[in-house]
Amino acid sequence: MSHEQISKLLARWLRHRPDAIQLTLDKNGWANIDELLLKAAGSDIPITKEELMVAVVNNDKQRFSLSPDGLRIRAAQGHSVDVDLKLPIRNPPPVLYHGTVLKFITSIKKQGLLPGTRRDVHLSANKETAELVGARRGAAVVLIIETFPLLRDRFQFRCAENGVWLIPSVPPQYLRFPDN
Ligand code: HQG
Repeated sequence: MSHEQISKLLARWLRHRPDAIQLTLDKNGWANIDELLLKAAGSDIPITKEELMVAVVNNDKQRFSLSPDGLRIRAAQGHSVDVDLKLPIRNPPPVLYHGTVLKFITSIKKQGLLPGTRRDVHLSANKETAELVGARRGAAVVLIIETFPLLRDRFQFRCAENGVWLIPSVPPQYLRFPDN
């Protein structure tokens, strides 16, 4: 299996479907690595510890975090399962970006950014990353979020271990669209 295939499986199990291999995540999203490998093997998906470690360390977006003792793993962000990563509240840079596509803009103008199936809206500190995120779905549209008005109005930002900024939602009045 390639790193990418292993990463896709880990993302599925650790963000969305731990039940697919009867894996237990604790309330902070951590899974025991030995248990994960055992359950994967039990579901006919044999992965060695070395393959898992190499896939995690080489992951292009550092999607997974290891516990300091190296025994546990979790997804850094992107969960749809109910976990609390216990990330500290952080002060964001003055501007953050969100990459999306044109077909969502009418709805975003009305409702603001909503997390959909995930637990948070994902924002990035650089425009290029937001362009790539949007481009997964078509021609990217990048929204600009000036963070000061949100901080002033008591919105809280968190930053995942891989640098993705997280916020539960962003109402439309805080969003700057490309045409205005
Ligand atoms: C859009 C990937 C209509 C939102 C990426 C997005 C990222 C609305 C989509 C990470 C809306 C949700 C997350 C509203 C938001 N009406 N559409 N009110 N509010 N949307 O995948 O940010 O490779 O859940 O613009 O790189 O695209 O998986 O979020 O287009 O970091 O590690 O609804 O996923 O990382 O889509 O991507 P997603 P996202 P990974």
